[in-house]
Amino acid sequence: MRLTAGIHIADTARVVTRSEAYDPPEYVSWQADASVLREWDQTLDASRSRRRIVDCLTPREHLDLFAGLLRFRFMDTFLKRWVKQGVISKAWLGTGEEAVTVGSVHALRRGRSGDVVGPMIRNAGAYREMGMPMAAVFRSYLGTGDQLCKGRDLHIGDLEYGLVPPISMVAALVPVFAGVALAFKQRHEERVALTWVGDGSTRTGDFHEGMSLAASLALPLVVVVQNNQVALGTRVEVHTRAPLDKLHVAYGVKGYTCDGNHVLDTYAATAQAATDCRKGRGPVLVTATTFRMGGHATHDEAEARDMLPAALFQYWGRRDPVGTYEAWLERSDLRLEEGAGAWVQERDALPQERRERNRFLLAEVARAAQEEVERAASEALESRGTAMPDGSDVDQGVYARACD
Ligand SMILES: Cc1ncc(C[n+]2csc(CCOP(=O)(O)OP(=O)(O)O)c2C)c(N)n1
Ligand SMILES: [Mg+2]
Repeated sequence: MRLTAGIHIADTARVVTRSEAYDPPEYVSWQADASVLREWDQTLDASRSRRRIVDCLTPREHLDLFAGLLRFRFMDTFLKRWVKQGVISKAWLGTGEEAVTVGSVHALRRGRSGDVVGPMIRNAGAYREMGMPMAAVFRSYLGTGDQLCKGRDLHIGDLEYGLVPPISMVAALVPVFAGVALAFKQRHEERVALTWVGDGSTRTGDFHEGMSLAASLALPLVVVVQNNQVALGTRVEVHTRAPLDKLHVAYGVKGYTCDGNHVLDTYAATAQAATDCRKGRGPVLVTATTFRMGGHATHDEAEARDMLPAALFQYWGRRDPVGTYEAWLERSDLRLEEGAGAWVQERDALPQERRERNRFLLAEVARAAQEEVERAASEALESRGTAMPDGSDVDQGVYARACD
């Protein structure tokens, strides 16, 4: 099965093309907007310390960030396709919000004994970026028996990769992650615990209790408030009167704000927060402003369009985190070819002209991301044919078990 959205190198406007069937309408004929690109640079220049963090990114790290955004976007496209085909009944997507997750995760120490993250429904891109194979993520969606939860639960996680599964009750991960951070502190480990909460989820008791505890004990906890301006069908200005970017004041902790559609800004803000935590200055709240370009899940996209002003979709549609980063990289003076070893074998064959060369390299990265996602989806579908749980061990490996 091939994605309809794909790579189209001949197109002078974009490396990654869009599809009417799966992309929000604002993305379908997306073009880079000069004023948005200027805004990107202004955001980078607004803070010297963040600019320094971004300037330290290597060409390889830039391409990795770009690949991460694409993997997340392509994964969502597949999930949406599976919903349309009746393979799964529903999917929760992160379309338009990818930079919040990808920027944050890439700013952490990943790998064995590294930092630990707790993704929520908009952060499914974190699984692959933390190292979990994409096929394992898809298998969890399909409930196959050949993955960690053995088909019992859609809440995906694997401590092997520093991934704690989400908890359905929103914001419940905040106190859980205060606990993770407490363990790091007690063991004198220089590790950071990070979780995300939506704007609506900041209104819960769990958020408050978790933040209060983490603040009192000065724990190495980063909570990224992902303000996509809506909770289910309730707009942010209806569900809260609190300024979300000032919440940290209430807890007496550090707070940063960032542009949630600007992957370099989310990266730099999280890097700052993680450094604070490693120096014992945690916890930190990072507020990322973004916008949900679809519904709460695949079932209510039309309702979201009815409920939210079209101008919001247009405004945020022009700030597509994938397209904007692609355009920014394409125009940049970075020597991307120096970081392209994982994607391009024949360095001699690269176009000479810088912008053309950048486009070529970005297209190769996009091609690899697309192939990885397609391969993973095929593998997971294969498991669906061969490895579904048969129910005989349904009472095994669960938290509680009835007495004999
Ligand atoms: C404690 C709790 N209350 C209600 C719900 C039902 N619910 C699921 S998602 C959601 C909205 C969450 O909105 P937000 O935190 O802004 O996250 P977003 O979906 O926008 O990413 C609600 C109310 C829940 N899962 N848990
Ligand atoms: Mg929200």
